[in-house]
Amino acid sequence: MSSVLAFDLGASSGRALLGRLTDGRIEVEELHRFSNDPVQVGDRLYWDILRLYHEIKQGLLKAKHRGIDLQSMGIDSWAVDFGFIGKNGELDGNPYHYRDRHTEGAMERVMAEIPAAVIFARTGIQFLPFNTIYQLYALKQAKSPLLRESSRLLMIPDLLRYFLTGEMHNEFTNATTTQLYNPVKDDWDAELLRMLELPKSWFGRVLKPGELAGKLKPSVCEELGVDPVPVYAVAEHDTGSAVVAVPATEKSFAYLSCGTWSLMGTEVDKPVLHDLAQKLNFTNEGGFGNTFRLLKNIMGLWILQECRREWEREGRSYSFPELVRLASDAKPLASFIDPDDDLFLPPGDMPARIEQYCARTGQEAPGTVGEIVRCILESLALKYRCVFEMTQRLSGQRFGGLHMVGGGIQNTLLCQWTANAIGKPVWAGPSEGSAIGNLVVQWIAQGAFADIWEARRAIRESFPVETYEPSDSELWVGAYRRFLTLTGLAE
Ligand code: LFR
Repeated sequence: MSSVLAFDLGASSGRALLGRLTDGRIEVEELHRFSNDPVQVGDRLYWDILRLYHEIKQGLLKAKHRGIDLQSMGIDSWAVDFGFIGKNGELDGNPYHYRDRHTEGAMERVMAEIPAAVIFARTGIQFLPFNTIYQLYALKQAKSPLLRESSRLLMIPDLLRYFLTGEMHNEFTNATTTQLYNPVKDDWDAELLRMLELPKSWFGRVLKPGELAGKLKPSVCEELGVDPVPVYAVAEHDTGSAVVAVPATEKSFAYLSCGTWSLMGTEVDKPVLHDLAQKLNFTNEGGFGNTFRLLKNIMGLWILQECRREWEREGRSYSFPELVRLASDAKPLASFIDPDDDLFLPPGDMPARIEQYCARTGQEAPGTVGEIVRCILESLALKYRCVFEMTQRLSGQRFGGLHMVGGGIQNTLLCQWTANAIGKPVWAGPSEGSAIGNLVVQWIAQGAFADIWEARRAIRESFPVETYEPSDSELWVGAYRRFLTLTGLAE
């Protein structure tokens, strides 16, 4: 039996998942769960990075107290965010959260200096206003002292790994999301760094997922009373890990990693860098085994999570199952939003913004909680259809259905409506996609699985996968037409 530990830091919580592999069967157990709340200080939104490091140590302690002989560990988290290490080897400043507003307008300013086509040809990465490249540009424009004093840039899992091991490395899947990495040269893009006057020395050697990154350093072992557990570079971008965990049987498949964000696309061997990919704003994020994730970000359950927070602020608390029940009682296919409208990106009063969106598009706004939730979930399902079709067009593939992974699949209504909207079956599972992908990359690295396909087979056999067959086809086809017109997404 092999026991490995995955730390997966998600938008609302972080967890330490213990994975046990016995005769090709995977079992997981949550050893530790902790909140991962961004912290607002004045105008800035930060990571609570030291608290998270503390929680990682708590996870290691829990494994020790349970007498678990850990073979290794790995960390994954969301992309694009980073911290700086100063010349003295210490953390400089506190990492910003990508939803901080300091990047507002930065993408447009960079594109006025460097044509978007040049950036895309060099990186293959979609244009999202919070990409690392624009965060760095915003810091430069603000003359942040961090830029003068720092010597290395580490993405969040790189940073936590550095605290644990004392070794500084960048990891490939996260490195690509900076929009400063050239997937063809398989290295940081020296020319882009030069154009942006960013020092090459900030960006270190890039480890591929599955490479050994170090082991717990002596001071950490001493502090916690644990062995020097090996630490692997896994697919440290959570979406990279989630796609590893898609239990597909066929080489070409469509997936939707469904959580705070919805990431939809397919796995490809080479980045797709032509004009249409740029025009549709698709990305080519680095994956496990030198694959790429040809995908598009969709705003996801974030809008619903923010509504729930807003209602809580007003003193009305709803659980997610309750919200789903209210939605199922509301009138179907009444009003729609484009979840990817800029309006919905920053934190805030989402019910009011939905109202604003509906007013702008001449629709009656949903009024009750159930109507609002229904509007969000149906709009997401319809947007999924739109991106599903784009994925087929870009990849030249026709997919027989859609794999859904991630916490969002607990929302059975969303899974069913997604099947209805795309008119094809949805296969939902596993829900702990990122953490399971994190675990299996460690096992592949240790030779416990021959390759990713053997790992995917084990995932298929170890976790339930629910099938949702499409229904109400005509209703949804009509709704899709209305959705495209209202949102301006029709070509
Ligand atoms: C999902 C995710 C997405 C990335 C966004 C911001 O958790 O990692 O892939 O675009 O968060 O980093």
